[in-house]
Order: sequence, then C-alpha cells, then structure tokens
Amino acid sequence: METATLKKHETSGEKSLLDLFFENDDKLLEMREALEGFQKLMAYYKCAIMEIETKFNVLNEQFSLQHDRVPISGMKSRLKKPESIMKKLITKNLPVTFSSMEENLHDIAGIRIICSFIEDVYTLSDALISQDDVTLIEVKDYIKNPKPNGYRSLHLIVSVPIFLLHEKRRMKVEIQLRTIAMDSWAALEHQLKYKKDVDFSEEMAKDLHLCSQLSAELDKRMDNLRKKVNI
Ligand code: 0O2
Repeated sequence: METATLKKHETSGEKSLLDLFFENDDKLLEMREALEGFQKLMAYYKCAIMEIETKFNVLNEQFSLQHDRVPISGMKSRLKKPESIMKKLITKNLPVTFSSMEENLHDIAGIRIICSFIEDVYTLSDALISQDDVTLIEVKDYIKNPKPNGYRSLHLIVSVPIFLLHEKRRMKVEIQLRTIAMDSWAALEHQLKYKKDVDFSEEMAKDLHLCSQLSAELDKRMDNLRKKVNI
C-alpha cells in the first residue's frame, strides 16, 4: 500500500513536503519553532481550562452538600481552532503573533457551564470571581441585557494562574454560564444560523426572538418553583 502511494507520488511530479522543507533549512527551523511555540501556548490554555473546570467541580460539590442538589448540569470546554484564531486576528486587523493572540484574544480557551436554575448562574459566577487567584477582566451579562436576536448567557473573561515546572503564568479564559433553556435556544439558533443556503427572513428572526422570550419565561417560572420548594 505504501509502495503504491510512493509510486503514484513519484510519477505525479509533485514535490515531496520533505523536499520543500529541506530546501531551506532556516525556514524549516523557523517553521518548527513557530509550531512548537503554538503547541506550547495551546497547552497553557488547556491547563487554564483544567484549572477553571476544577474550580467549578469544587463549587458544584460543595453546593450539593449544602443544598442536596447540583447547580451544574453540564460543562463543555474547547480550545479555539488555529484557523479561527488566525481569522479573528486578521479580521480585527491585529498582528498575527503569539503575543498578539495572548493580549488581544480572550476566547482561545472557552468553558460553558450549563446550570439548572437561573440563580445558580449568578451564585456560581459570584463564587468564582471572589476567589483570590481569579482576576475578572470583563463581564457581559446577556441575561439582564439579551442580544437583539434573543441570545442570553452570562459571559466572563477571567485570568487564572497555571503553575508550570519553573514558572507561573496567567492565562485568560472565556466562561459562558447559562441555564438549560438558554443553552437549548443558543444551540438551535446556532444550527439555524449556520444553515447557509437558507435566507433568514425578518419573520423567522421575530420567531426566534419570541422563542427566546418563552425560554426566559420558562427559566423564571422554574426559578419560582425552586424558591417554593426551597432548594
Ligand atoms: P465559538 O465557536 O462559540 O467560540 P468577541 O469574541 O468579543 O470579539 P463578541 O461577539 O463581542 O466577540 O463576543 P461575545 O458577545 O462575548 O460572544 C462570544 C461567544 O458567545 C460566541 O463565540 C458564541 O459562543 C456566543 N454567542 C454570542 N452571541 C451569540 C448568538 O447570538 N448566538 C449563539 N448561538 N451564540 C452566541 P464565537 O466566537 O461566535 O464562536
């Protein structure tokens, strides 16, 4: 199988990637250093995600001991893809460098916390930002002030220390806290929005907005019930 692939490659006249690399040793070295630098930076962001995840797991555990229920119904994390990082820097007319990535992009590491009730969103965010190693950089409260399309969530940008073998670094993480209802709306809206061959009419946008209002009503009523059963 390998021989067949090699033969095809040889006869096509296409240059081997290895030949391209070794044509210019300096370039190869630069490329390798850049790749290693990128992988290292992404590993630091991954560590920051782990730190924040641990903090939320601890809060979830402690809350469950006090209230006999868990405030976190789900947690998802992701590292932004290299092509999305590049696209964002270029679109914002920013230098495409590692320092520019760290300085200007706040959502390379992202965590989404799905909460049971609306009050849990604020309980957890208050508990997190009051921790003395967490620095709050920015808050966007799209629950109190939803986006015009109806999007609701609480966004926090924080920095958190990660402890490496010989150094301590602060890394930024974007945290999105939302209820199950907010998450369902956002997931469906995302699917509808990214169906590129469908024109999103004004009427459909209105409908989507109405769905967001209904989901806000659902959150409110559920939270009222929670208060009544006192959990
Ligand atoms: P992904 O793949 O989720 O990361 P900024 O990042 O600050 O330059 P912006 O729009 O001011 O841009 O940031 P904001 O408002 O904090 O929103 C960033 C993220 O929130 C988005 O990430 C989405 O995850 C989510 N979000 C914001 N608005 C909407 C919305 O209308 N619908 C849905 N479904 N999600 C939304 P990315 O970068 O888009 O992508």
